[in-house]
Amino acid sequence: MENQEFILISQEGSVGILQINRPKVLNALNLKIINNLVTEMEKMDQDETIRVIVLTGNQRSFAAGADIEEMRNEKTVSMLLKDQFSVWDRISLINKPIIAAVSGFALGGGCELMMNCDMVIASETALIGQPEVKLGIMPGAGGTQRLVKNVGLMKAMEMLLTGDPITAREAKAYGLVNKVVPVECYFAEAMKLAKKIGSMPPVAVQLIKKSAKKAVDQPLESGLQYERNAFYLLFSTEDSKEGMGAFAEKRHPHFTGR
Ligand code: DAK
Repeated sequence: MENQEFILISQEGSVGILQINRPKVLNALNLKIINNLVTEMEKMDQDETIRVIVLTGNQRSFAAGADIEEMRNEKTVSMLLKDQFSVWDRISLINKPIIAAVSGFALGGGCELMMNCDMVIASETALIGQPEVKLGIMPGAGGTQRLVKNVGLMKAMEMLLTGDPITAREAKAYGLVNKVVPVECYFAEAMKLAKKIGSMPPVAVQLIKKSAKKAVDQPLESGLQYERNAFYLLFSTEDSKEGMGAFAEKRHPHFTGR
């Protein structure tokens, strides 16, 4: 695995790790970072030795938003022609679970990137928000939509219109993060969760992820239909026989992903 500019890439067991690495500007997300991140996520999605992806930054900052220097001279037409959103959209097509390990700033595009992940482990120092309004712009990578779905309209409105961040504890109370832990252990805690999910049968994991996401964006009836079809499909995997067989034989299952 080769590191990319501003991205450190590694693997621990079945967990692929992507670390945003632009510390001088608090991991501000320029176009190169987003392009490289999404490309690496897609490679990990295709890699059978990887079952879960962990996305992180550093202790001081997960990502302090889009790169303001890169963005400040853009015009409507230049932004439109670059069509940067299509890169972001590819994140939601990743089949494997993505866990964000967040410490320090998760602001603007950083918060949007975090909300594109499936679960979030945050350090007590995390500050999460959408400060775009303070720059005279607004969230563009899903912030107004996903924040409302995650924390509810009232809280989202407050965050979006004041631009003020919330602490990790408040984010936990609103369901925006899964768990808050001391700063020394946020990455280890995310890895623990990733390894636990990585030990589950991967086809079931991927279909469960897809099915659960339908509940957010689709009417109940079509979500139920998707769930039902995925449920039937799992009965043809070797792992379903292994899982139920191991239960009956009172032993630990060994899942192969087949
Ligand atoms: N962009 C560029 N540089 C940044 C940056 C950013 N977002 N955030 C921090 N930096 C740089 C600072 O300029 C500073 O650089 P030097 O002066 O040392 O050269 C260095 O990082 C350290 O920052 P500070 O000195 O400011 O550190 P502090 O601890 O005092 O403050 C802070 C930390 C995070 C509170 C502060 O840096 C800050 O307010 N940063 C900006 C946060 C922000 O407004 N973020 C939202 C940006 S707008 C899109 C998708 C998404 C988006 C847009 C388009 N498309 C697909 C088209 C998203 C938009 C945004 O995120």
